[in-house]
Amino acid sequence: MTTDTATQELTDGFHLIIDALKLNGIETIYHVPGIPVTDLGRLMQAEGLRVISFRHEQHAGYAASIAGYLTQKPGVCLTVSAPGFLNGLTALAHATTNCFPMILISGSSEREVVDLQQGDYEEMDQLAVAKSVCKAAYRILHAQDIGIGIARAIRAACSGRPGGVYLDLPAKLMGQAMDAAAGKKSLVKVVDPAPAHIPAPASISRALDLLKSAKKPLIILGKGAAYAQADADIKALVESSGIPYLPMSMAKGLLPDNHAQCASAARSTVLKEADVVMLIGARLNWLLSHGKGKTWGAPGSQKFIHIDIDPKEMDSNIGIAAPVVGDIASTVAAILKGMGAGWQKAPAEWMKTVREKADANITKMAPRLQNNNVPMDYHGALGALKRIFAERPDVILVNEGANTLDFARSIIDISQPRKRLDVGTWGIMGIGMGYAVAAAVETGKPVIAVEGDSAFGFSGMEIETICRYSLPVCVVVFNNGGIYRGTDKNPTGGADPAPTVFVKDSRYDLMMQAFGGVGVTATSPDELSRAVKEALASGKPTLVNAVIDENAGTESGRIGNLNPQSVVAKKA
Ligand code: ADP
Ligand code: TPW
Ligand code: MG
Repeated sequence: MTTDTATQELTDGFHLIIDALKLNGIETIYHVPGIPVTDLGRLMQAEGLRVISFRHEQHAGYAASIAGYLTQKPGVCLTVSAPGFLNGLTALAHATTNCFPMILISGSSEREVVDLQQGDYEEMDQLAVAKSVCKAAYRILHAQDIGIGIARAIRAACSGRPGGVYLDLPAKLMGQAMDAAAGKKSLVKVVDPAPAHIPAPASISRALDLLKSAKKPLIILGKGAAYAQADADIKALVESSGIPYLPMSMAKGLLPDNHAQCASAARSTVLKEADVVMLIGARLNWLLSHGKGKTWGAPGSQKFIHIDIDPKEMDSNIGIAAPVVGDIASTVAAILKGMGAGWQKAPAEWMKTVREKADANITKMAPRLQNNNVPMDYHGALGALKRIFAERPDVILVNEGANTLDFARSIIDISQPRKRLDVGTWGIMGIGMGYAVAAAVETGKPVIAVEGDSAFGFSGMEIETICRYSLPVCVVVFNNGGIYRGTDKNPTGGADPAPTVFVKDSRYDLMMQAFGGVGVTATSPDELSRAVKEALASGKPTLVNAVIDENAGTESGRIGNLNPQSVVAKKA
């Protein structure tokens, strides 16, 4: 049988990939071009997808990961084979660890060459490598499977606990032709990619009974709660329960940090003294000292309600008295309904104790935030930025570093949901510029990235990307000349600098100028304030080199206790 190929309308792998993504509402691709995906990136742009091209795949990947967090749709990163894939893999692992929906799509060599290890250009068994760091990994070999392959990737990324998905696209797939009508029919629009997980009524009653018995309850909100976008119900739950709440780093702003029930400034008190703790989208991992030890009350004195979509998260570190497995939107709605109108608020005495403790700490900190010292310390510089965020609650804060991270987290109040994006579960350096790009692209809001000078270095080249796409991003580099501090000396007296210090008096502002952006050095909080306000007013890509006292920081910021200690006496 012969077909009349001259009159038959054809499509191919390139177009099917693009059509499948568009059909599923994917609008933006974070990308680095090269063999075999250069034309795919070009065609994506031609077909109306927004293609943001980066200088390094890791940052395209981090951008995709945070796009997923912000939008509940998988952020898509497109890379070349082996090295490009590996560069993107850190971000895929990061997305999985942080429960962000993301798809890493990488071009690859043909299976028959890879499997016989015949040494193709950028040959690697990418699928096998990806599997251990992502939620799911798929390879598509035939054009007619592109629709279902992309549907599987989207569903895997978004459903249940969100995470990273790897999609392997061998080069030959893209050029494969098929009948256009059949191709169109082969596409799959995913219906309800993140189905509701309704919690069992018995688990809700158990949680409510425990909550009712509490004298000193506490709610901990994690980034899962922020991701769920159940903002109004979460606020209603906190307010109608009268329970103090503690936001984890990226959950800040679900309720404004200056809320009367916010216990951030009384963190150690509430963690130690609470008798019932309700976790909403937060894991009992290292960030909460695993729910035990000296951060917490005496063993057995505290009971936990744990709300999470992943049943395996229950009892991860300690026994959970009231596990509630469900999606946060459905679960919080069910709890609110269960509480009803007649719910007895948490004992006022407890809230009062927490408030007094928090207010005392806030009052103690306040004068330090007003200082106009030169060189700046963290409090003076962050005090200036705190006042800017108070005036501009719509601005997104991206934050990484050690001292720069820990001080900014406690000093800068956030008052809207999903406005604080940071290092996440791994405390990873390098998310900065990728996050800043995606935050601006996905939301259209201005971004201020507050970056340690070391942290900035991991993704600094992407300021060219920021300039190229004219994004309203203001990068503030906290330049203390090093990692934690700029003061370490080589104990041998040799010419090499200590491993934690950088070139003195570096001019990060000149880097931004090199790409046509605005670059300014600020030596006082007043200068810093002026420069950032100008950046917000102009919307121009800006980098403020904020000169910080090289003595001001401490080892590892607030987590110096996690460093192993040598038993042998230090040299020098
Ligand atoms: P944080 O670092 O802020 O403490 P984590 O990343 O440790 O937060 O925890 C987030 C949790 O939220 C994860 O255990 C994840 O399974 C859960 N989660 C994410 N999305 C949802 C959702 N829609 N419903 C329920 N749980 C969710
Ligand atoms: C991918 C280890 C944690 S914090 C940090 C490093 C290198 C930099 C701290 O210095 P910075 O901040 O940014 O100048 P400051 O204000 O304290 O001086 N590699 C990765 N992730 C991590 N976390 C590290 C290394 C680290
Ligand atoms: Mg530093």
